[in-house]
Amino acid sequence: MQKEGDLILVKEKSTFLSDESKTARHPCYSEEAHHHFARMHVAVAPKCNISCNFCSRKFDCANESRPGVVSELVTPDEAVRKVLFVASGMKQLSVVGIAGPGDPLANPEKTFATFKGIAEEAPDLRLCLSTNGLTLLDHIDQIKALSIDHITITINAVDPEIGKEIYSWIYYKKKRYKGLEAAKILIDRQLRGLEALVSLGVLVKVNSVLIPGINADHLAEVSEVIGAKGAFIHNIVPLIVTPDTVFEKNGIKNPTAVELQAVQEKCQGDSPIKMMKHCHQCRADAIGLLGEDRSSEFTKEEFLNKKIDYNIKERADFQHQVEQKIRRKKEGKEDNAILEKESDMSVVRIAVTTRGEGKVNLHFGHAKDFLVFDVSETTITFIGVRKVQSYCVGGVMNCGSEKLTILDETKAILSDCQILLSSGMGAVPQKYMRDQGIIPVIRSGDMEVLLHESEKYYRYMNPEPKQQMEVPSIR
Ligand code: CLF
Ligand code: SF4
Repeated sequence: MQKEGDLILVKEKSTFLSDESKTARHPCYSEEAHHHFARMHVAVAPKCNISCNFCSRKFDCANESRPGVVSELVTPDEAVRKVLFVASGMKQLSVVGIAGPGDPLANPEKTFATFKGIAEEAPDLRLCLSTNGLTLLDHIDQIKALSIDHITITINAVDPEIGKEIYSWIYYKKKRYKGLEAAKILIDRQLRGLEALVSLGVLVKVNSVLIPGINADHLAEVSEVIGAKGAFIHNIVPLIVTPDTVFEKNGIKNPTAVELQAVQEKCQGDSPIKMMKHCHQCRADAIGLLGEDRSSEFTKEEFLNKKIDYNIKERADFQHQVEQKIRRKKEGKEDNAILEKESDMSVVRIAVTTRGEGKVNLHFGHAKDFLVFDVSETTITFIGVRKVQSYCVGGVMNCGSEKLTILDETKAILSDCQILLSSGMGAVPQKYMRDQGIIPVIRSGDMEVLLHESEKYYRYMNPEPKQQMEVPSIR
């Protein structure tokens, strides 16, 4: 679709970009970008070469949103066509990732054929890869040749004694290893792979799954080690216990939001590395802004048969304008920095439902996660993402009192919040939340403006802000 000149131009440009420019349009590497730029995953990689004790790739439903879950696998050719189709209509799409449902590098032919096709047909899209790292070192040349400059390695431990509690086995060079030996090989390959990528100039993100009772006290060490080796950002994601896994059978529980926050703070304290807090733990076929998943809109029938109008210039103009808007907003914030330091820093904690774009624009019943912020008179601090089961699986009209269990879970994960800000909410959940001491504020529009207005409203109604509460559950 694109001319050869486009490819050369885009690739040459990316070679000279600073780290900041490389991440400015990557929704996972930049917290700011995640409100405005979208990613899509193409599910071309079903196999895996290790067995994590928390992994299950069996279940899929419209409401299930976590890594390893997909509705439909695609071939490399289909994946390229799907990317072009989605990118034609979704101008804010800036990154295409391969994140499973297995390990992309356990399916190297499919993975690299897909990336090659995308690099040729849509050279403005950044390529992103998420791997367990076992065979990274075997693919460095292909990664370099395709300019894949964002790679995630999931490293849950740097101590094999802890690693052996997390991995059942690995399959490496045609041999299966178990226990301590497996963990030793995997960790060694992950860390050497990380070093090799850093030396190539790849921006490496490390994901670590927080597993209570197993690696919670160890993740600060992981952060320190990966930081020293040049990782760009560390993303600690809460374990989601799924049925038929070793951890489920062993009675391991999901961490609470407070545990997650405490571990993130400890890691940040001990390490110079940036912490990612806005991960939505996406499906392996997710499409859209991080807070939304539009994967069900792009069926095979549509992207294989409908006309594709991929206009690289229009996309570049659109993304440039978005970037300018973000820059202006950031400069405005910096101008207010002195004022903010002098202001009252006591905060109101607010949960928001959003589809992204910096707006409150999602009905409570459709939210699969909430963004949580601490808001003072002049500051807004992002705390993290809390995942839930959405209250309404179908239309808004399906809301009703039979969803009490979901409301109980939602209340539990938001128990430290004083306000729930949403563009819409049925009478039943509104009353329920109010009875639990969480005030629903139903408004649509600019998130920043509405966060400040909600904070003012809360203070007006409650001159003495309530103290933050403890131990909400993640799910
Ligand atoms: Fe996908 Fe991962 Fe690339 Fe992002 S997701 S391969 S780095 S483009 Fe992002 Fe999703 Fe969290 Fe992953 S929010 S699960 S961190
Ligand atoms: Fe599952 Fe990923 Fe672990 Fe493979 S590396 S077992 S796909 S979580």
